[in-house]
Amino acid sequence: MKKTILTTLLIGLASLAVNAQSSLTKTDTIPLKYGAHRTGNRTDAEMERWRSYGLGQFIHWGVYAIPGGQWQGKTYGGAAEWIRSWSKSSAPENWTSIYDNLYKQFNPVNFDAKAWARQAKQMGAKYVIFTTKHHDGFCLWPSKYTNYTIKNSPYKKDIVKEVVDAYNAEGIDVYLYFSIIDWNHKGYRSAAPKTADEIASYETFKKFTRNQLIELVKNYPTLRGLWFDGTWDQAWTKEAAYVDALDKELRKLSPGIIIGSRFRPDDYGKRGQDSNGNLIGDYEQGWERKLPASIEVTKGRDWDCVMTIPPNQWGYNADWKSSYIKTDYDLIQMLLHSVSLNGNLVINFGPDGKGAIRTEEGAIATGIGQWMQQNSEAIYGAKYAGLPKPEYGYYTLKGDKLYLTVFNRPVNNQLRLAIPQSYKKSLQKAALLVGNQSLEIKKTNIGIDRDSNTYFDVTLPANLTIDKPFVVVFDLGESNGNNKNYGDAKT
Ligand code: FHN
Repeated sequence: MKKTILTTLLIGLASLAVNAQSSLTKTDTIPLKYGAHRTGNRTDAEMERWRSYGLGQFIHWGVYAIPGGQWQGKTYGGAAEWIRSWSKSSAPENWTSIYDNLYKQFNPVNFDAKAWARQAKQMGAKYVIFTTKHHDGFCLWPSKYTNYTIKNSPYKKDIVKEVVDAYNAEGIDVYLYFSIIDWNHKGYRSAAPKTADEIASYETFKKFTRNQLIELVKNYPTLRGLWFDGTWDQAWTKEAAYVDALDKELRKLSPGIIIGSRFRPDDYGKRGQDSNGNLIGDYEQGWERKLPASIEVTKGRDWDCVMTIPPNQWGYNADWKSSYIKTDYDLIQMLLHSVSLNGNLVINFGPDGKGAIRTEEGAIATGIGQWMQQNSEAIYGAKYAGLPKPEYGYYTLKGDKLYLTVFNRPVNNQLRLAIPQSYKKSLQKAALLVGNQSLEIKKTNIGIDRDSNTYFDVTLPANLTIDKPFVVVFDLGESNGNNKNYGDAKT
């Protein structure tokens, strides 16, 4: 008991210390065997490649796509991929058993992995995260360790292989999503096992999980990473030693593999970041359907944001009428928001039970793709620019080019950019990215006393007719120390 109180106190003190310091100067105060070690701030080529993606595609697909959020005229209120957990009071009779037999009808005759991959490429996605198995436990690859797989559906063929091959052929990197929650496995449980029987049963699940992961890594050697989900159960978070060993094993089997912060718990069952506040895993996976407001909020970590097109539907939901559906414009803005803060944006698609990507998603992919075709220079390999967010849109930086993607065009066609005098670079030339038309740029002194900015006015062509966000590119040069305003005076 005393030990628990002391531990809690130590964790509390440590997190206070962490909050009070910047993440870069943090000192670890809690000794951990299974903390942030091995990962975070990787500098190898694989991680650099991950950092340069900018845009990714998520695909949630499984037998839940057959009901698509409804069954026998009843509508499930939650996320469509969770439909198996429909509560007894509102679900159709014998729902769980109906669901568990749906795989016998899974025959996606319209599935064309090559067409999906072409569409993803056209959208500009550099990586895809594909659900090999969601919480229901149904495997889209012919796993040797369970019968609940695609092999026993009418479709029979290895869907994971089709996806991996098709996306790789388009030059798109593949990451495999794997849910630790598995409602189909007898040994799976959410609460930590206590009795000898429970422990023995959970051991079978741990063994099964390890086998499946090794199987995936070996079956699909071009995979770039594993994207874990459903790791919040207490049964799992108490397994730090086992998960740590598994993490090590997977990394050994697949050198360079990228595994985010949703896999390993620390010694005290903390996920995402350990009890010292350090990121566990190669990048932050906590940004689900939300974006960090500022670079400070990201704590300087690598991160990606996984984003649904409706508010919270990952698997196919037939009803897209009763909620707001994000537009390609919304998503392009989120993309800029992400890249400007060193993150990747991953947009989710939920193909239907026959394997078709819905036309609305197709139209969004086309819209984003058209924009990317002209403007992706401001996205791929681009980073946080080290400047405050401009009111007109978002800055991204690549080498000595600064990109301003404009969403809010000023009515007088003058972009007035406030560059902190402390910024080490100066804005030299300006041009529109599309067409490379030079723009007039001049230093402006609007005479705000004690203002720590230098202002640059950039004139947009009055005849620029455009109804999409557009990019202005600046050549950056060394600052000659002359960023101070002429009119600054001592008072
Ligand atoms: O429960 C899942 C959900 O269905 C979906 O797969 C998302 C994707 O990030 N992950 C879980 C919720 O965090």
